[in-house]
Amino acid sequence: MRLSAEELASGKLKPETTELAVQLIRINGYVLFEEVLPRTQVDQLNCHMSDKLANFMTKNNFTLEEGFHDGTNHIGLYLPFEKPFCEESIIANPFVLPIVEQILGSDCLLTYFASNTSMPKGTKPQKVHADMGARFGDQCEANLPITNLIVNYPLVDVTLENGPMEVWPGGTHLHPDKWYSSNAHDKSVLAEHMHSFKAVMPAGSIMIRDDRMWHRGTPNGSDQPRTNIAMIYSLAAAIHRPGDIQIPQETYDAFTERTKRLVRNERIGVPVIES
Ligand SMILES: O=C(O)CCC(=O)C(=O)O
Repeated sequence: MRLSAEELASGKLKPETTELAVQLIRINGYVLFEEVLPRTQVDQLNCHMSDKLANFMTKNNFTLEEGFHDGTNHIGLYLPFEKPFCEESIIANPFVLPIVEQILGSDCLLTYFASNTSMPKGTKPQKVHADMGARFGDQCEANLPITNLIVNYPLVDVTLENGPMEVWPGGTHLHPDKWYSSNAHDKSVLAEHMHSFKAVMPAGSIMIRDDRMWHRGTPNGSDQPRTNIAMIYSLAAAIHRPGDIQIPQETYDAFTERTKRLVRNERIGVPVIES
């Protein structure tokens, strides 16, 4: 969906937009707001992301031609908690927080700060998967409440050519917990017979999704990385351990009280991770 010009200018969702987005996530598994972040910001983020990816490739001796990660050429990379990545417009985005808070509660936490990139020349899609493992293995027959929302910001235009994420909305996130256990039916086999779509969207869009919705990364047939920021917001009651996002003290001190609350379970006063 598209936010109205009025919402974009004011930085505030209309109550009816918030309500629609919340219901779409609850019922369909995700919501997508097209083209929200300014292009200059997205280009700057993508430029920094490209440096991180180049370092990662060199450090691991990976080449696109030989391929890596089972031929998917997908890279999941933690992001250093520094600018431009940790701007409040990213981690506490005014179009994201009202929706996240309505679903996970106003005491929710930011618990994951990373990126997913489909690099060129991949030859295989990922296996169809949900991002959350089963909390109760094969023991639980019930559809448990949501505990995590993933927020994705693509940093380039996502097209059918450059490795869009493929998603299976409409109910996969509502399966009982045992569907996420290692003994569950093979999602990849079932998924071939189910409706999916490739999530094409302009750079700077925002996708908010239930982490149980089935999805997979697909191969990138272009010559540029398809980059995507990936963050997780969690239900506070479901988090039982201190987090591992490293946040320098001066970064934390500069945040608003709202953002400080979001990151309160993380490693405050610790230098950013090396990347
Ligand atoms: O293509 C994507 O961004 C999805 C990647 C993904 O699901 C994963 O790496 O687990």
